[in-house]
Amino acid sequence: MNRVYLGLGSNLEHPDQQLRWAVQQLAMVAEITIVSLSSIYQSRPMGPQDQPDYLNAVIGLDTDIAPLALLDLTQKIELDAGRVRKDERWGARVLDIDILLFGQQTITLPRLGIPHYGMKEREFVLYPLAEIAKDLILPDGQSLAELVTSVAPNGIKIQGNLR
Ligand code: J1D
Repeated sequence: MNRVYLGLGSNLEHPDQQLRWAVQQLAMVAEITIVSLSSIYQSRPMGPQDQPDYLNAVIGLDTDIAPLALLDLTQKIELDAGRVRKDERWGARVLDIDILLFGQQTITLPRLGIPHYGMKEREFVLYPLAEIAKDLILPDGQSLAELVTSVAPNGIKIQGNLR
């Protein structure tokens, strides 16, 4: 069994509903047990600024699903949420699900990099993750508590609740 952390993000089509819907989809999977939900955070867009603010959250879950099978599942949920895959890379999105951490595994595959390549610089990942897993140590030995203090909040604020 692995403890997995997923980052959720949306800035289109009722982002709070997109995030809650994603949690419901994951909770319906028999091999997934959701163990923790962060608050919903409002964050400024990283990348082009001519797009709405994002809502972001992080969830913790336990699963026996293999990493690539979990990626297939999260990508299916993204597609079901109406994401158009050829969207501009840094543009607005209906629903993004990033696999941040997968137990203590380090994975380097063309389709999947774990820990997620952007997580150490992104306040909209680190702050919600620290809310639900403050004592977390990354596979490289770095503590989350230390990482959070190295990344400025950039205006991030708690907007609501995932439940
Ligand atoms: C692709 O990345 C997929 O095709 C996967 O195959 C691949 N991938 C590799 N490792 C992955 C992993 N660990 N988890 C999921 N996919 C993985 C997807 S991708 C790259 N996605 C990853 C993102 C999406 N988010 C954004 O681009 N600003 C704010 N405030 N909040 C946000 O949530 N999100 C953004 C941007 C536009 C940068 N700005 C944001 C937010 O990074 O190619 O999409």
